[in-house]
Amino acid sequence: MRLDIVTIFPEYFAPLDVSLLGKARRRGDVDVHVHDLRGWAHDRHRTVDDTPYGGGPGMVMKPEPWGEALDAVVPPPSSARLVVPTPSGRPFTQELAVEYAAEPWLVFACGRYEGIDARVIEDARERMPVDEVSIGDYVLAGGEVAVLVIVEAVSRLLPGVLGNADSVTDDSFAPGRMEALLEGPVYTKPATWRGRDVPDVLMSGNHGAIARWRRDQALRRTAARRPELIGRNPLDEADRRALAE
Ligand code: 6GU
Repeated sequence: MRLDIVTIFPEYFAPLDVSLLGKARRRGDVDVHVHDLRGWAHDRHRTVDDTPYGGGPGMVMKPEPWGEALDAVVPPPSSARLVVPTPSGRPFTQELAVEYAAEPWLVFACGRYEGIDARVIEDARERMPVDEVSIGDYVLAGGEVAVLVIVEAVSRLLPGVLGNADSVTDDSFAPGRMEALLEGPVYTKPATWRGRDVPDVLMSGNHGAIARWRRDQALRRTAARRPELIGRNPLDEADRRALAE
């Protein structure tokens, strides 16, 4: 997979050299290119923003540097999908992460200030699919941290990036059995720590009982923390009993 990121703060992306993604890059499984938007600003001060038409607070990113940047990074014809992080986007979910992991090429346009001139997105849509996405209902100072979040969620789904393929299918929100459930608690050695024992069932070797216990824990945790998700799960009699207790 190829990833291009256009930003006025390339230094934000140093973490992409670290951990599983860093290893995947060194193996050549993920090809990441970070571009400084100011390279496409041609005045003396390399200006990328200006005051908003119609008035109001803050600054808007100018269309010309963005137009040139996207023409240079994504020359036609291309198979790239453009992802624009913005708090006014559609929610970024595990389902979207799975879709992105199947793409050959993702390009991220990081806005700062009050956002990017809307004509940049309209113009890009004539050449490639464009998604405006939000990572949650809060406002960040710019798209950079959102791109780090999206890149991590997508890259850990790529074949060979995560160590253990099973850990992806057991995740909270993993498509399938965990689709709308939060994962329950997990434990490792020692069996007793500061007087607290690991639940007996996990030491029993009874794999059926362990799977049932884990599902019960996931159901109860979801009901407590994210009650709006419970209705998205097909529930059988045993599930209803676990939720009633
Ligand atoms: Cl994707 N960008 C910005 N700037 N703020 C956000 C966001 C994205 N998602 C939530 N808040």
